[in-house]
Amino acid sequence: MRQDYPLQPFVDPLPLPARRVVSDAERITIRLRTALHQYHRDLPPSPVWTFDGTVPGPTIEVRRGVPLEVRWENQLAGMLPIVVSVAPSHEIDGIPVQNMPGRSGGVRNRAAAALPGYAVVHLHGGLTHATSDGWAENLTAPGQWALDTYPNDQRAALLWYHDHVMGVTRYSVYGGLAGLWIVRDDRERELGLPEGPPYEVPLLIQDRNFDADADGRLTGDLLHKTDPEVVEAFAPITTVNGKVWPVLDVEPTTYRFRVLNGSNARTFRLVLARDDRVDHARIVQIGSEGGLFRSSAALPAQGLILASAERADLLVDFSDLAPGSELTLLNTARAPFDGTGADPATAGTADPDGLLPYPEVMRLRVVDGQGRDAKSPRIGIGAKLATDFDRLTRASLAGVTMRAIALVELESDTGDEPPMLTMRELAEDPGDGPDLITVVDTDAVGAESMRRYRTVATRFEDTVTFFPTLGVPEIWRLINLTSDTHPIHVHLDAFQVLDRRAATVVIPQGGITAALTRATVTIGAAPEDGISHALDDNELGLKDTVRVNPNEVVDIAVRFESFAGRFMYHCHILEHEDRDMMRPFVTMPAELMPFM
Ligand SMILES: [Cu+2]
Repeated sequence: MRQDYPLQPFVDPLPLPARRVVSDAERITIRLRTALHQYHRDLPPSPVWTFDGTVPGPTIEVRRGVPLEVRWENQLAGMLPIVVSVAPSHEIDGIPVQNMPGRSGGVRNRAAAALPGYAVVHLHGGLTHATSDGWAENLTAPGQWALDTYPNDQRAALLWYHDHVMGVTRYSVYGGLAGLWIVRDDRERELGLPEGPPYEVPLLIQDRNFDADADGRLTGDLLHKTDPEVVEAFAPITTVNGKVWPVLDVEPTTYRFRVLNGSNARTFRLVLARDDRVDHARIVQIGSEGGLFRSSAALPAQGLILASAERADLLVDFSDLAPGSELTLLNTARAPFDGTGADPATAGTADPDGLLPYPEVMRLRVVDGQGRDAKSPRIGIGAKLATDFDRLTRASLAGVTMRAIALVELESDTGDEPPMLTMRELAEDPGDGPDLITVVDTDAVGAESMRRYRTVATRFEDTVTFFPTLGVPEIWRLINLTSDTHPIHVHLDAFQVLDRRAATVVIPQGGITAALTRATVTIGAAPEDGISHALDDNELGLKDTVRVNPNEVVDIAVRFESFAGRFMYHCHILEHEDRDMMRPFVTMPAELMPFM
């Protein structure tokens, strides 16, 4: 075993999830059921909750416009199969225990141990009618089933399905309830992109921890460990497609990797290294959550940042490499992630203090094979990929409705609970009362404007205040008043990120209470945080999840097209979503608006 590593890296081959290729409209059944899954050859099998018995669940592959009905049969038996531990924060040999393998140590969460398998499935990124969108309160109990309809009438993209149950999604997704869903269309075929094995490979990346027995041996039991002050679980071991630090043999040709960060809370910044050097010139990014870009992009200089639920469609050309060459995919992102950069040349250095004791993600090993003769697409940086959407500009959106949302951390008033994270919906207030958020903005020609907002909703169960009209664009302004990065996910139609701007945030003493928010946010005034607040080239396409860093205001252009109904938007750090960083919105047909 490699020294200090709890499990030997790069020994298990990367598994490919079972494929379920659907070519005609049909009804399929997927069973949510308890199973055993082996995360590493040297680990005992782990009890898990699964879709159809595997971690990850089967990959659904479907052509655009082919509708699919899924009967989700809940056969989850027994209680939550993972160990949930809230251990006091302390260090052993200078390493925060929260992020070490095993050592559940502290108090086990008895309520979690008694959780039966309530579930509701959400197709993340799917253009789905509200009644099939996996509303977090519409649960099935074990023994019940739900029938959901997925039109799949949307751009080709990598979607994923996962549990979305109110309050405890962090446990059931961690426990195994996630799978991939690929929509394909003609444009991808025209480009000659690889479809299916061996040259198209999904990479579902998830951090995991395992419990240990009294002798320190890992038992295989999944361990969700937090400390009392920190709500997020940042697990130390990386799995890809359900295996710890796997290895993939690649032939000397171009591969298409469909990458998803399916972790609860951890953000990855992926760096590909060969012989200890950054090796990014062979990578072209062709798409993100909403499918193909207008034109292909190079990886950002620091590496590929993917927060929870973000996806990347990558072409990686290995054709110049001799058999025996090895490349390693590494993570350089500290946890909790706050947008701070890192030199990719330092990739591979452990950072226990940044809750990154093992930076390895997976290894790629070049082998001989027929790949050298395979017809692989030649797509360079800047190649035209899609023309079915235009990049939106602020000018083209002049005068549209703007809705503002503050991302807020509320300290527990008793001090013995972790903070609550909330999304506070704001409404413009002409008054000058004390409990307002003041946003000072500067437009393109330098003119300053000031808007004041009062807080109109703070909790998930508060009254709906967002009623977007179908077909009408809006700008949603995300104002981060916290010191962490939040990946904000909007259900239904993909959006465009208009811009990400630095802001100086001032919160007076006592400015944040359960119902009120007082702060001054000056957009454009650069805070001294050393973070790059600019959008990366790979954030200019269609997205369904956007990172909002500290000291930042992010404007997204949303437009809901097809389905009227009640949907959700939320932080995709599952521990935040579960602790109320989630809100409803209702999309309305224009014809009904006069009657509302
Ligand atoms: Cu969050």
